[in-house]
Amino acid sequence: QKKWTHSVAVIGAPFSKGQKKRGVEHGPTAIRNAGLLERLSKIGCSVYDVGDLKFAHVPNDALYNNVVKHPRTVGLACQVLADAVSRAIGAGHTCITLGGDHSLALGSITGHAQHCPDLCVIWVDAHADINTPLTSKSGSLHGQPVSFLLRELQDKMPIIPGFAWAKPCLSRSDIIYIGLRDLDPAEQFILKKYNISYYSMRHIDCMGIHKVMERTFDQLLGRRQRPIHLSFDIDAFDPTLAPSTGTPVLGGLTYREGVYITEEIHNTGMLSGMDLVEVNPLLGATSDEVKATANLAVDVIASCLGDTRDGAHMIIDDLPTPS
Ligand code: 6HN
Ligand code: MN
Ligand code: MN
Ligand code: MN
Repeated sequence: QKKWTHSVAVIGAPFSKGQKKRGVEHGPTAIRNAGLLERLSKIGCSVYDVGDLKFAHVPNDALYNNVVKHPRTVGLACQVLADAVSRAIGAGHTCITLGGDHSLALGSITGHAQHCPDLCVIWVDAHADINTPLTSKSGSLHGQPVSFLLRELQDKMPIIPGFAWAKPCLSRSDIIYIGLRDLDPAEQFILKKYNISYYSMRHIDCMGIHKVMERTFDQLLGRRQRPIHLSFDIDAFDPTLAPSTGTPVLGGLTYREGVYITEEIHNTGMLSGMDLVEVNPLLGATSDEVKATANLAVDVIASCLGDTRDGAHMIIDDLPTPS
């Protein structure tokens, strides 16, 4: 007996040009090989696998402003993903994007917002990914997607090749960060100046994850129910749990904090789209580390879709009686 059925679309986004390390394009395969689809079926989801998107490499993709790397290639990939996510949401699915690097969230959130203009975003990450193309020191676009999404930042955004299609779909109060612990100076400035809500690891230490989630939903859903987009960067977890990722930072989420976040998001009943990004199976010292990281990604996604720690998702209504 299936008590709840979620219809879930899974989109693989094997994309890595938003950062410098090779391997993150194999994230979708690693997460699938860790048993994602079977796990979702087991908890009662009806799963529609879109497969992996194909991303073109744009030739002659010169640096923007001598710093920002592969702007046309990243812009085009995000546009392709936005279309795929928009179609999946339009067809009535909860849409899961498997990254790939975090630049993709510009595409998935834009596509999601085409059908759900009222959506809000919970961004779970060690990083804020809110550099503008003019503040980025690394030039990597996976550190910048949020700057393209926020209306308030548009007068600070240059015109950059590949992104003419991207229109901001969020206001400052539509997004909350959880898990931050590595901000660039300009990012710190942006969060303060625009009064963007965030719960850093320090806040989690002080308040506990329970209060953090209570306040998060209070702000995002307190006035009205609305669709949630969860953008989950695996590097939010402590590197001991998620070593196979490109920009690990010490002092991250515990397993229990991570799963509590996703259980609470499931319990709102409002999850409509999510990204699971930055799993890089070519990083990590051993194959066990790679497996642990991919398994963790599966646990996070399953927990978002109703897998629980206190009993099976399938409900039984009686016990066997001896004859
Ligand atoms: N990620 N703030 C750094 C940068 O390059 O702008 C790190 C970004 C990390 C991005 O982990 O998705
Ligand atoms: Mn990150
Ligand atoms: Mn990120
Ligand atoms: Mn459910």
